[in-house]
Amino acid sequence: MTTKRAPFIVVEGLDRSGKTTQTSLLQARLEKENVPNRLLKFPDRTTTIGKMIDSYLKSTSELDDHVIHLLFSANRWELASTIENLLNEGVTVIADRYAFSGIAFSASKVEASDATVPKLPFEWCRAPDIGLPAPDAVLFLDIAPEQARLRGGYGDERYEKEEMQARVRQAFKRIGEEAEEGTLWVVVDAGSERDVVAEEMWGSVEALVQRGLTAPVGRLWK
Ligand code: NYM
Repeated sequence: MTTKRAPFIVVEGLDRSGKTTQTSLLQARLEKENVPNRLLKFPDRTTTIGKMIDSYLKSTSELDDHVIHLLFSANRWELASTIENLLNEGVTVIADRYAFSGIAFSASKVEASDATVPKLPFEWCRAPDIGLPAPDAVLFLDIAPEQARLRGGYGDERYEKEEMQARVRQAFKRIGEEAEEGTLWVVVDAGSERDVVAEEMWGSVEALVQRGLTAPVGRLWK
């Protein structure tokens, strides 16, 4: 008999794309289907590294752009073996953001003097996440930044500005186009009704969740 493992599902999106609501709805659906599951959220603000990230995002501390990027990545590595173990034990893992946010946000930072000049090269941003457990499916909740803003406005954290979000959206598009074979990258129209989005997300991963996988957990960009 071949041993199966559970899938790793990542939900990505711009700020205000409804990602947190939708990851909770996806988890509720797994519960309803009696699928063992675990919902993770990145950044995980509870760890020592996560607390540094939290204070940076709230602008109560300043950090060099390289440093904060590496902390976001380290915050994922803290949970890498937990993710792999859960999947091998048959627990479906959902992550609210992952390495794709890491690249999309950091690579979208630009010089104050010239908004066409990135502060950190795309390839540099990708490097620290090489080798992390690879998701089997990425659900990207796509929404135009103007539409996202109409949903009650952005918050006060760093990056929650419309020009930044527009660059982040382009970066996510590029990452999706360059997604590896074996990773299902689904663009979901997050501007649709809440329940429509939830159904589309479930429809995209149902077969993976119900059937499980025989291939071992992959490694990102390796
Ligand atoms: N963010 C998130 C990054 O810049 N890099 C990362 O690696 C991750 C995981 O943090 N604006 C950004 C995206 C968000 C912010 O995320 C906090 P959330 O989902 O709002 O807690």
